[in-house]
Amino acid sequence: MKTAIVTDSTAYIPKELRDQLDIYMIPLSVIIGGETYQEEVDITASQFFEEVRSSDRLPTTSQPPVGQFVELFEKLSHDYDAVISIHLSSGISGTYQGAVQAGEMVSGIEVYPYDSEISCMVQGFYVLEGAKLSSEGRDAKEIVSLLDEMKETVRAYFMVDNLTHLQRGGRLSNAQAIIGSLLQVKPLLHFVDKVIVPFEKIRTRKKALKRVENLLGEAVSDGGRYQASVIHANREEEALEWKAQLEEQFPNVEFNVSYFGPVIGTHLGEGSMGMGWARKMTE
Ligand code: MYR
Repeated sequence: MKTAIVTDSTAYIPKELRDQLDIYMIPLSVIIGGETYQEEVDITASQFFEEVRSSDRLPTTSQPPVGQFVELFEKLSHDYDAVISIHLSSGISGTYQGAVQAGEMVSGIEVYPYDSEISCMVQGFYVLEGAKLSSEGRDAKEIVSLLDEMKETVRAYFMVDNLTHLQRGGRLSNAQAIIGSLLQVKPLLHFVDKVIVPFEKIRTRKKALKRVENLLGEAVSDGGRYQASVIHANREEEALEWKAQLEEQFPNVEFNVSYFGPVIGTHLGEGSMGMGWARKMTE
């Protein structure tokens, strides 16, 4: 059985890596000053943050049209028996639902939509593991069940400079109830049941990063093989420094640096920083 791996742009997997591992990507869009850009196609993360700074209108985002999934799945049906389509959490975007609908519309290929219940490079971990498992010739059902196994070990924590972006875009659960109490602090955020909720109130960025390090330490203390990503919104230098420090501290973890691109950056704002991790399922 030949299985294709599809994801969306919010996994922010670099194009060379996608090409190398035969990963197909469907972009979400960002709208700035009335102009629509497909992220990772028409606009890069640094161009986006620069545009936003010089625009007097705040950006918005949109999910891919269902037709784009249908077109891709139909094309893949010529070369593959199945497709696993891995997307950002269904609690924050309709993208996953788009893949579900498209799957019901195409024939000649088995479609397995997969809700990563997260986003960014943490979603990317599912995609990269899925692609490696597929290249080993594992069948689609087996890959999905291994991804579900990995899900048990996936965690991500992130902080924003300013909560109003998340509140404005409606992506902070119970925003009204918590916003007043959190606006003066830098809350650490995470996903619970597919939506974003505060994890802990922490006063400074330094303390928040330390707390994330401790959480990683607890998670990887079983000595297993883990992968982790330091994720930043236009703060590459800070992310690289943190990664270098983490690598010394956690030799059993394979780290990379990734970014919050235009779509996720719209909802988090420039300067956001986070880390996510998962157990490694392949070499
Ligand atoms: C859409 O318009 O469908 C896209 C909506 C994207 C919402 C993004 C909300 C922030 C997600 C943060 C992910 C952090 C992962 C470590």
